[in-house]
Amino acid sequence: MSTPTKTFMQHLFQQRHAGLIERDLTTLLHSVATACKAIANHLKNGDLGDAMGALESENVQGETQKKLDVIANDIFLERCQYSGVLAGMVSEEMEDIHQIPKNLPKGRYVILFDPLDGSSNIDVDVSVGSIFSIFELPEVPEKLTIEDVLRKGVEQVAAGYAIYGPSTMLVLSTGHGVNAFTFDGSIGEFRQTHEDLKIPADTSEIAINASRRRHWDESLRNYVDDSFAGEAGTRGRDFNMRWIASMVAEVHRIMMRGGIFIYPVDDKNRAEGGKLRLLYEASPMGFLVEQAGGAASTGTERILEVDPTGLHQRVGVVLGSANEVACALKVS
Ligand code: AHM
Ligand code: MG
Repeated sequence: MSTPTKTFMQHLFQQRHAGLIERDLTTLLHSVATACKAIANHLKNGDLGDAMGALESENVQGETQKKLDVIANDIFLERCQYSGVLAGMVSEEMEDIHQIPKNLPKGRYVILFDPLDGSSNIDVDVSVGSIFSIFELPEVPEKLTIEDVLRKGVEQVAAGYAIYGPSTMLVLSTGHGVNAFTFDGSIGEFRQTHEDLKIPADTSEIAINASRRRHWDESLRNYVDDSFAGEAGTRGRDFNMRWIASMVAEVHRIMMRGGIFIYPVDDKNRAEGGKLRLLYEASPMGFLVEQAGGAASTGTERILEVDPTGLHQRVGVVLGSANEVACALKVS
């Protein structure tokens, strides 16, 4: 790997000068990067700060909110709504669309985000992340409507995530490959450390919550059982398993060395449509994975082709190394 020293903003300026992205998208991504730095700063204090623990409240998904879920959401709102380029925002933590306050300038972009994904991991100091998806509207709307934001993943103009791990990283695609940036605390900036990431087509590493095996469809059980049979199975080789319970961390591992991640629709979550949310989890991750040469499916169709029906809609997710995803889907 080469070690380019461009900052995140220099990378965006280059893309803009090459005519790959609009100036307003550069402005918005600068705000997103600032939000991620602020969230990382809150997380790094851990139990020494006063941001740990659960709140009394639940979010729209009926899940108990952590203090940091709410803090991260507020940071995203605060940093991004002043960018002057947004028509509105959608968050895992807010039931309805967040309209840009009347006294602030608006623009044509829409950002949908999960401010703190994998937040059940916060209390045990395991990696969490932020995920975002960006669309561009043809014109600035008077008021952003649900119809404006229910867009297929193929229409995204940018998607990315920040991972708050041993280091803080920002991984971004504007539809021209995937680049990754590591936070350099000495200058307070993300600097490019990975250029044009590519996910290897083959892998022997599976990420799935195997405790749900009894709820899976038979075909998924067959795929996983056969893979875990190692040399005795039809795959003829040993597989390894990982489960971090943090989608950002799982996708990041896949970005770095390949793998497959599965959160299926199963008997227990079928009524809700799955576990992971389409618009701000599956869709942006599907965009990144495809941009890196991998594949991303709901189990029955390409994630980026799903026609959304609700802001907080859930879907099945099978993504990662292209040949392994094809293999899992063939069996499923
Ligand atoms: P969250 O957005 O409320 O954090 O939920 C999403 C997370 C994903 O990061 C992870 O893949 C999954 O939920 C873990 O689910 P489980 O608790 O079944 O292991
Ligand atoms: Mg999430």
